[in-house]
Amino acid sequence: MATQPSGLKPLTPYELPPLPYAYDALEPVLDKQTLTIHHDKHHAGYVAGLNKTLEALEAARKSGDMSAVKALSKNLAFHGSGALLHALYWESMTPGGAALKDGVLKSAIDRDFGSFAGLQTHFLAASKDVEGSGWGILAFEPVSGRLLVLQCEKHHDLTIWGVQPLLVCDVWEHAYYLQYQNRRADYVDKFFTIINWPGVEQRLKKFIK
Ligand code: MN3
Repeated sequence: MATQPSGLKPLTPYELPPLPYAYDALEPVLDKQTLTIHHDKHHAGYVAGLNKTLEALEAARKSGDMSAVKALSKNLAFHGSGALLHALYWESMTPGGAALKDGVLKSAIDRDFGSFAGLQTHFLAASKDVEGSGWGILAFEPVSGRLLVLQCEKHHDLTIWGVQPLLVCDVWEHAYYLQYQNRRADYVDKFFTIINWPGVEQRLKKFIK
C-alpha cells in the first residue's frame, strides 16, 4: 500500500510483541509454564481478537450493516485494552527486579502518594482487591500532571479517559493460579519485588521531562 499524501503510514495489523526475557526468567516469582501460557495463549488471543474485531468493523462499514456495532464496540474495548495492557505487563517486570532511584518518578511518587511506602500500600491494596478479573494500575493523568493508582475490572472498566498506564499488575486468575492458586495477595506481593522501576520512569519521562 502506498504512503498517504499526508505522510500517514499505511495501517498494519497489531502484532504480539515477543516476551522481553526468557519464559523462565522470572522464576521463582512466575514459573515458565505460567508465562508461556499467559503470553503465547492469553496475550496472543487478545491481539487476535483485536485484529478480528477491526476487520469485522471494516466489513460492517463497507456493507452498510451496522447492526452488530454494539457487540463489536464492546469487543474492541475488551480485546484492545487486553492486548495493550499485557504488552505493558511484561515491560513492568524484569528478572530479579530493578530498584527505583532518585529522579522524576521518585519525586512524583513522593509528591502524589506522600512516599514510596504510600504508593506501595495503595498499589498493593488496589491490585489485591479487584473484584473478579482485572488489573492494578499506576497511571499518569496528563491534564493535572499527577500519578494515580487505578483499579481496573476486566481490561477496560473503571478507567479515566486520557490516562497513560505506566505500571500494571495482572490479577486475572490465569496470571497466577498455576503457582499461587487462590492466594492472589501472595502473587501481588511477589510481583512487587520484580518491578522494573527504571522502565516505569522511562515511560513517565515521555510526559514529564
Ligand atoms: Mn492476563
